[in-house]
Amino acid sequence: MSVAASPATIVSIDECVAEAVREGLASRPKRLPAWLFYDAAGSRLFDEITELPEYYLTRTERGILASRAKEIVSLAADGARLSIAELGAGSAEKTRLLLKAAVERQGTVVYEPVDVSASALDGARKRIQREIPGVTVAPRVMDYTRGDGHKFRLERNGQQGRRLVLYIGSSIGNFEPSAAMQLLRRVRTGLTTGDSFLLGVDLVKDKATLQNAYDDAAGVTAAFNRNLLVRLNSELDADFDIETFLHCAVWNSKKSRMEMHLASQSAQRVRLEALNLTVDFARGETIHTENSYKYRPGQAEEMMAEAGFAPAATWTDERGWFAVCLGRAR
Ligand code: AVJ
Repeated sequence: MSVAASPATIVSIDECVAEAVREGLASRPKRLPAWLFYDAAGSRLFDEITELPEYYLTRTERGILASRAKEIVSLAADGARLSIAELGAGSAEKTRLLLKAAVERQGTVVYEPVDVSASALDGARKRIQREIPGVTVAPRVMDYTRGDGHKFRLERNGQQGRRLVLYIGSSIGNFEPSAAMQLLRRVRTGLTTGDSFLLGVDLVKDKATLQNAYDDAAGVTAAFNRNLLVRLNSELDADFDIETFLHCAVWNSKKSRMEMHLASQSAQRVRLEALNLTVDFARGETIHTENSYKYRPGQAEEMMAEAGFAPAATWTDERGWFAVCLGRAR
């Protein structure tokens, strides 16, 4: 589209961001989608979260992958050559364990990380190619989370051998049950019978452990949550008074999910210039920014089976806090 305008009035804004924000802030209760967290600053903050003492998810899953990488790769390869794709790869920290196991097994491996964050993918590509010779990285900047069916498609690649798709880190937990099923089915569609899918899910545990994981003492998760507003201020020329929005992390036992919200501590009006939008907040009014579903043992296997993957193996940690499930496309 070409619009006659003076250069000073041309502002480049991401239409997807604009649309999501417009829709989310018009909803009651107000909400913003969790994929908005991951701009460059948000991706850095998330990496910081993964190292917090309270955030057990990453280190627990890494422990499982560290002890099981060889077994996972060998089960997935099933005697053939294996390539590995990953959804929501981010910095791909835990993936190296599997890539190393694949290189040990077959000498070289093709790795296709898919993520919304180009900056995170670029960092991951450089580090992996430097540190694990034998890995060919083919990154894809793509958003598989927007759930409109055609934006995300795992290409059927023409390569020989078997494919292993990773969806680890409990990223699936961001989706409502029906959207999660839709995503698993879409992954299945991009695969051939005999290919594999590895899903990492966080399991239900005591409320205090869960809440501390999403409300850490150092305030990194609070900064991650508020970074959404920082992002809107810069990308949409908004004037959110960041400090007046309180980070809230609550366990919703009925829906089996952790929720994050931002609560306006006063009645206030916010202007989003790029959207030509004014939004009012009542004192105490919240923006719902994230759901992180927690699963019961066996639930991930049921979901995978329903999506067309035969459960092949499940691994967990000694405390039973996290599960990694391998399924084979039927
Ligand atoms: C990346 C979606 C798995 O839900 O635990 C971390 C994001 N949010 N702390 C999660 C997150 C707050 C994370 N996932």
